[in-house]
Amino acid sequence: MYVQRNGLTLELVEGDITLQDTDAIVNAANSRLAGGGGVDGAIHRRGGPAIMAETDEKYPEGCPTGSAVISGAGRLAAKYVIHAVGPVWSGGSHREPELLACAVERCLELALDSGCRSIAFPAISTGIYGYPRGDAARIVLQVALDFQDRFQGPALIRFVLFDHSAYSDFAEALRELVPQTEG
Ligand code: AR6
Repeated sequence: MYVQRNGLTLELVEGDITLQDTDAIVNAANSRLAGGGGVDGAIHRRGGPAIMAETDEKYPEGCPTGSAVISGAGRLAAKYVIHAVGPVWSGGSHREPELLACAVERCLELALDSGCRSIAFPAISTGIYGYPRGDAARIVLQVALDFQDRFQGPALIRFVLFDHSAYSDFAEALRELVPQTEG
């Protein structure tokens, strides 16, 4: 499923973020950049130790919640991994929506600054961090659409959903935001 506007594409696919050949893929990291389970574990396993070695060296303080940092991608097909730190869901009144939106926007800024024409996101914060998926989908899709409108890039923003139920939640949110969604 996708939306195309002004030659730019926002797309939803079901799949594994570690297998994407976009210029950048986004990691759902923690603020210590210490690795973990979920997407983070999968990226470091498949990408190899070079990724952690680089983040340890460049970002010894880690990365605050609501922001992101960039590294190489080791053995992955992508050129860069952008490590985003989404909020832990604590009921919704602890700035969770704002922090999630800021993390996604920072990823897009880093991608453009690094010359990336394509970027793939997992559903940040919706696994171990417990963010309700439909709510997260509406936020991150709106940020991505607004960003493309403002900056005419990246040319491709892809959301990679790990199972069909996640895909359905994102598809419903995208249809709400852009009724003329195709596919
Ligand atoms: N490809 C795409 N999506 C995936 C994959 C994959 N290979 N694996 C899981 N997902 P999570 P968070 C989905 O928990 O909630 C780590 O320990 C998953 O089904 O990876 O931001 C970090 O170190 C879910 O929908 O990220 C942090 O401590 C979504 O990706 C913490 O987890 C995000 O789930 C971050 O938690």
